[in-house]
Formats: sequence, C-alpha cells, structure tokens
Amino acid sequence: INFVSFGRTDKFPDNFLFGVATSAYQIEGAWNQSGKGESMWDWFTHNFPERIQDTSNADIACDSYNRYEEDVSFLKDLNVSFYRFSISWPRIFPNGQNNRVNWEGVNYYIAVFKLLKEFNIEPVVTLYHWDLPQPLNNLGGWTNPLLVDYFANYVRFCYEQFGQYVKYWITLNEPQTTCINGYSSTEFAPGYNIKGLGFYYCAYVHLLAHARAYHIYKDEFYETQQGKVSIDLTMRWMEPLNKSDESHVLAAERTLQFTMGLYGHPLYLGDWPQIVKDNVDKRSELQGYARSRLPKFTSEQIDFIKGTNDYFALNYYTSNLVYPTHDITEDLNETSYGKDMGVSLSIDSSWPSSTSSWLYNVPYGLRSMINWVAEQYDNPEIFILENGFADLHTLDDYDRINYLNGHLCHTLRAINEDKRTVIGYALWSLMDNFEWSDGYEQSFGIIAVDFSSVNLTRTVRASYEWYKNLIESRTIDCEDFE
Ligand code: PNW
Repeated sequence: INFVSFGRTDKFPDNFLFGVATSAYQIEGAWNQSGKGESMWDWFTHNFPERIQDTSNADIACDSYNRYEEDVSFLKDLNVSFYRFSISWPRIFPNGQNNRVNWEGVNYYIAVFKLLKEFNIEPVVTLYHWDLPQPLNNLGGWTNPLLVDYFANYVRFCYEQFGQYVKYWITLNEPQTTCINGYSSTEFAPGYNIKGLGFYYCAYVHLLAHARAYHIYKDEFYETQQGKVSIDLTMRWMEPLNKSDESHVLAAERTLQFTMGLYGHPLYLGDWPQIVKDNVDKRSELQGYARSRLPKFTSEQIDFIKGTNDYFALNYYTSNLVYPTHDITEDLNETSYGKDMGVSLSIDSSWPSSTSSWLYNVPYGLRSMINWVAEQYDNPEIFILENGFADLHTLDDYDRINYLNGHLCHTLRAINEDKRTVIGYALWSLMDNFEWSDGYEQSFGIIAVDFSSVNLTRTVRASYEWYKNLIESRTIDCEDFE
C-alpha cells in the first residue's frame, strides 16, 4: 500500500475488533407482536408521549424484528467482526418472570444468532438495555432489590438458550444514564424523580444484579461456554474548568468518582468510593435523615461484587468542564446527587457541537477516559462498546466522519502511546433508531432509515462508506487529530 499522499496514516493492531451497536427497544418495533409483553418504555411512551420530543414511540421503530435479514446483510457488507445488540427481556418473559416463556421470541434471537454465525460475525450481547418488563417496573423497578432475583432467572435462561453462540456478554447497559435520567429526573422511563435517593438506590440494585448475573455465569455456564461477562459503563470525561486551580482539579476527580467510580470502585476495588460515602453520609446527617441516603453494602455483598468484570465495557460520547460550587456542609436545602458532589458542569465554547443538546465533539476525552479507567482499576482489558454522533438525518454526514475519525485516532494513541489494552470499538449506531426522549429527531445511524416510508427504507450514509473502508484497510489518517 502506498501511503505517500495521505499524510500520516496509522494502523490498528491485527486483532483489534471493529463493530457496530444497536439495542432492542430502539430498533425492533413489533412491540406487542408474537407474544411480547409490555416494557417500561412501551408504558412510558404510551402514557407520557409529551415527554418525547416528537411525541413518538418505538412501537414500530426500524421494524428489525421483521427485517433482521436486511439489517444483517449490511453487517456482512461492512465486514464487521462483531455486532452488539440486546435481548428484550419482555420478549422472552412477557410478564418478567420465568413461569411463562415466549418461545416465538426465543426463536427470533436464535434465528439472528444463526445468521450472524453463517457470516462469521461475533455477537456481543447486552442482556438488558433499558426495556424492563412493565410488571417489574410496577414493583419499583431498579429501586427494588427483589429485582436481583428476577434478573437472575432471566439471565440464566438466556445463558441456557443462547450461550452456545455468545463469547461476550454484557449484563446491563449504562446504569449511570438511567439512574440519572430515569430515577433522578422525569426524562427517561420510568420517570421517577426520587431526588437524592434514586441515583444511589438504582446503582445499588444494578450492582447487585450484575454481580448475581456474573456469578451465575461463572458457576453454571463458564466451563462449557467459555465466555466473558461485563457491565457496560459510560461517563462523560470531566475536565477541570481551570486546570491550575487545585479546587477545580479536585471537583473534576470527585465528579468522576460519583459517576464512573460509583460502579468501577465496587467492581474492582470493593465498596463505594470513599468520597461518595463521606459526602452523602455527611450531608444526610446534616439534613436530619435517620440513615444515610447512600445504601450500605454488607461485607458479604462487597466481596460478592468485587472482581465481577471480565473486561471493561466502556461507552464514551462527550466531555464536560467542572468547577466547584459549595462546601458539602453548606447548601443543605436541596437534596440531590449534584449537591452531594458540590460541582457544576459546563462546556468549552471551542468544542464543536452536534445537533443533540448534550453531545459535543471532544475526541481527546476518550483517550483521557481510557487512561483514567486504566489507572484506577489496574489496566483492565477495555472494549469500547458505544461511540457516535447525532445529526439531523444528513446523508453526507461529514461531521459524523470527523467525530469518528477523531475518536478512533485517540483510541489508537491510547493503545500505541499510553500502552493501554483496548480490544475493540463499536460504533453507535448501525442505523437511525428511536433515540429515547429525542424520539426520531436525532439520528445516530451510519445507515439512514426513512421512518415515513412503508418499507422503512434503509440508505447508507457517507460515514458508512468511510467506516467500511476503515475496516478494510485497518488504517486511519490522524494528521488533523492531535
Ligand atoms: C447511550 N450522555 O445513551 C445509550 O446506550 C444508547 O441507547 C443511546 O441511543 C446512545 O447513547 C445515544 O444517546 C447515552 O448524556 C445517553 O452523556 C446520554 C449520554 C450518554 C449516553
């Protein structure tokens, strides 16, 4: 190959995995077809349409339940090594419990697994991507520790039925996002704004559920199936607003511990991060609570959770600037996790925006995040399982290409210069889909979907061709992405 006129060209390691990602509720549609039960997102969008930008829902979405063959043909054409997708819990157990199995749903996923296998595409499978069976949401959802038992029954069934096809399992997708948006705000399902409590109870139940799912796999399936199990974590990179001000540096570190550390610390080091215990316990006491708003792990639970991540599944989209706002012994009237951190977030005006309100293009933040995770948790194997960019349905999506190019260059730098172990990268997303509270307004796909057409016509974007080319050449031009 002749690199001459292309500036500096970097090559990915031979074993680096390229893939794309989706999730069940966002693409499948068929919300009540063939025996599927109601999920909390069905319930949420049907009952509170005004909470979704375009008052839409994912009753039909991309209709991938009926069109998966077409979707897999794109995966084949792209020549990805793997496809990350999720299994819909209420499609398997319509009421959330294992007393009634929906075999049509089971057979759907088996058909997908078989097709992927035929094309040599590795499935990377998320067991739960936010579509909780509604009967379990009625019990309090992720604030109720009983959910751990129901989740255990569901994952055991999935390991039994699908385990022969799967080497990479993800138990839960981005609990940070849902514990903030769904249990400390009304933005995402279930919309329970349980200020100052929801954020921590939700994390507590997710961690216990993940650890149970991990141990079930290790104890009952690992010997025959030899797969790896992880929980998918995300966080924005947190940069001090003023790097030369020590209080800003501490505020950024504190924010990382309250978000990524809230999960990473119990998983790798045991128990909540010290700063989280200190701040929440102190403020709870000063606010007159009889017990801390932070639920406590028993020593058995600490041991049960520690060491349950075979690889670090990392999603990264964007960054924030952080500055301190108050001493945690002050400003006690408002009870919220934000006040427990004592910080405010902003953005750098030089960061290019996307069309999505929260998403700015900050590629070096991914490299910083990789390094932070590596340093905190003793160099785990990192698998980037989501990274992507929002626009308004442009086919010539050069801003997306620019975003992806930058993030992949910084991933390479983390591998080559910082000597971190990053084993692969999944682009979010294969195609446009239901973007939660943004409905269909924001598009993340490298394939456009025409949601107003009868056949939900799929059209490849410029970024699709760009990614296809990258996968083929395994090289990338990083000259403009220092
Ligand atoms: C992820 N943030 O959510 C989800 O896993 C996907 O289902 C979703 O479609 C995708 O990212 C794009 O939004 C996130 O505010 C939502 O930093 C919000 C943030 C990050 C991830």
